[in-house]
Amino acid sequence: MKGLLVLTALFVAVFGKKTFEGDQVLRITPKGEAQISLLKELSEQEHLGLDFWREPVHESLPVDVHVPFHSLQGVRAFLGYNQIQYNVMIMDVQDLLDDEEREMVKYRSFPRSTDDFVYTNYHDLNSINSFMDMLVAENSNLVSKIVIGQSYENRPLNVLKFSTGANRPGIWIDTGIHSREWVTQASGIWFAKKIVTDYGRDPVLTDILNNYDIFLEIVTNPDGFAYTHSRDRMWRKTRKPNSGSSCVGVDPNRNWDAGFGGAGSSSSPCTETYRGPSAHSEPEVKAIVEFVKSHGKIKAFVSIHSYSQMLLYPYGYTSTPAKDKTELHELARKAITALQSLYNTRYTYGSIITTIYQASGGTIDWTYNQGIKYSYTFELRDTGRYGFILPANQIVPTAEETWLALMAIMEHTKNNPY
Ligand code: 0X9
Ligand code: ZN
Repeated sequence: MKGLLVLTALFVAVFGKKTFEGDQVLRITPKGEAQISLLKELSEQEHLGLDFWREPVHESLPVDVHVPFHSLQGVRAFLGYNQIQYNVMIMDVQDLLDDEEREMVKYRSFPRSTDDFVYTNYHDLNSINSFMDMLVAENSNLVSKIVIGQSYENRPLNVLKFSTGANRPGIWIDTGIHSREWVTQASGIWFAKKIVTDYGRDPVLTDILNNYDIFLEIVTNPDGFAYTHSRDRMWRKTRKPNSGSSCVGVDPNRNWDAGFGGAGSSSSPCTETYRGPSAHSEPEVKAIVEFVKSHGKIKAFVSIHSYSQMLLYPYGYTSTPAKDKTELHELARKAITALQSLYNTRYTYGSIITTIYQASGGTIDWTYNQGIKYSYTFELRDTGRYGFILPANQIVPTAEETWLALMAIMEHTKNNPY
């Protein structure tokens, strides 16, 4: 395994971007515990290089797995032999990535204002940074940029602060903590523009902003994000090297001090759910921890991921229900009803552990345990047809519908002070 990883690293270093020619994403529908166990065994075969976009958990949830070309025959044979049902979701991963890249290049532009910014396209880190600077310059009475820390590779951790007065309680929204979930950063950009457009026009948002500050971290994992553009579109984790391993990065959604180290996270640096050497070991996580603690009045915290179309609340590390479960459940229902009203996009909702799977060391479990009652996490579009490679023409519809759910959460927060 190590040899293969070193080779891959060498290949990327010499030839530039990692390619995925002939790779497929399979959707597997296991029946019964025995098949789930078989899939778990499969996922432990490190030499296959499988990347589980959706992990095997229970029968009700499909399993999506990105299979490198060199492992396809073996994996198909294994599934066939064990009579495990599957179908091909993505025929050729590289074909989709080529389409994505072509679109990005075709609509690449250098806008002079946020009105000219192309919200229907994906953007790189420079372009997002210049978007933020333009937005601040155009709306300096409403928006400022604060830097809450530095990433491992010394990039600033930028947060947009929307504020109309001093000493207000805060609402936090982050996107892109998993760098490959591109529709989330793209939606974050759209939210930022939406806030400045609607303030003073939409009475509900205006009322929210007259009482609360909104903090929006669009590129929560900038090193990972830069890496998805330059080297490996499928990169999820941070980019900090791990001592004693040739594998890089920590899963920033397993690194929080909430059930840290428990089931639903990995101690192996080469996995996608590696929790890191200790809680808050990642500067990108630590910066948010320090910010939340020093602010002291964050009342809602929303962390945005993709994909699966879910709205989730704590807990992920334990099956003990959150003490505000009833209220959180009811508000989630309201929020997804609002979301669905626009394009009829269907979401499921519930606690993380009951709705998706056990995941320990997650963001919103930590924020909830800090006393932030309205702690939610989204899994945006889609349900797996394109997964992390969602076509750019779905960015704006995704952002628009998600905004309705965010408004529901923010309005409820405003109407129910605590
Ligand atoms: O495994 C995760 O971290 C989340 N899924 S993702 O594909 N975005 O990586 C699921 C964990 C619970 N969900 C959230 N915290 N959003
Ligand atoms: Zn994620």
